[in-house]
Amino acid sequence: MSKPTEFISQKDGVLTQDNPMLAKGKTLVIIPTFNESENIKEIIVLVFKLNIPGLDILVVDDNSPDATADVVESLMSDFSNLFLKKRPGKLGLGTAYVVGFKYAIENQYDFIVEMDADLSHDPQMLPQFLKEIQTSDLVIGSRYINEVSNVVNWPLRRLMLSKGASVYTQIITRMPIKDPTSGFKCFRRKVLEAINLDNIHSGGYSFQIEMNFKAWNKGFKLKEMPIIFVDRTVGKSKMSKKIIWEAIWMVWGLKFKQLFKQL
Ligand SMILES: Nc1nc2c(ncn2[C@@H]2O[C@H](COP(=O)(O)OP(=O)(O)O)[C@@H](O)[C@H]2O)c(=O)[nH]1
Ligand SMILES: [Mg+2]
Repeated sequence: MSKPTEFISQKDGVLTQDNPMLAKGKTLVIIPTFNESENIKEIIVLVFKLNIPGLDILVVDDNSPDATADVVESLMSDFSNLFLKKRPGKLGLGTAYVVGFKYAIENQYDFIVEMDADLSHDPQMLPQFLKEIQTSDLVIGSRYINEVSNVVNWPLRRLMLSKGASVYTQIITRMPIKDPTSGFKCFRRKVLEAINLDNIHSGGYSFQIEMNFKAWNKGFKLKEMPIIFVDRTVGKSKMSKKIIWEAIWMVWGLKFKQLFKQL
């Protein structure tokens, strides 16, 4: 696993804001959750342990029956830079992120990170995202940059589905992104401000494709950076057939809207 430690200048264990390797500004890490009570504490603690200056976490929870929100609330007295948005029910990953993006715009965060709650995304990579965002508008953590897929413990059919979705998306959209469905990424605020967030239609994973495509179509600079994705060991994936079909159609929808300048 790549170690980003060379990018961290530590002073008494605290990352300094004047570190030239880290982008300066406020960062919001958005973590959408549905039934992640067994994972959420660990991911929050790991992120805050990095001591990245100006970094807040916003958890967007969809009234998880396993009381994920209660776990987050119990941590809020320990971490003043931890925030929670509660929604009334399972409304989908895409709209959870839209809620987080609007919060980031309202509160003038400079860099906005998307990250899963289930520890599939290594928080140790955050400094590297904040380094790369200095020279790009959207940094995408990619599992498929190298010849070998950087995915650990996924069943073959899940890997084939993800890689198949990537090739399918590249062929139809012509967007030069090798891992368009990755959910570990970092936006500059101006990208989110330029996209009409009320016009984001994906509920599930095609949301990632939709955001990348809209950013790319507007001429923003996208950059892929290698990450290692490790399958969750606790809790359940929310992937479903409905989500797959949504992605299959969404890609065509984006292409046609682009052709007719409706994006
Ligand atoms: N708020 C919210 N979060 C969701 C929803 N669906 C998935 N998530 C979260 O999105 C992240 C990725 O979901 P996951 O099921 O791990 O997807 P996978 O890694 O592709 O199998 C996790 O943190 C989930 O808890 C949803 O409908 N609402
Ligand atoms: Mg997952």
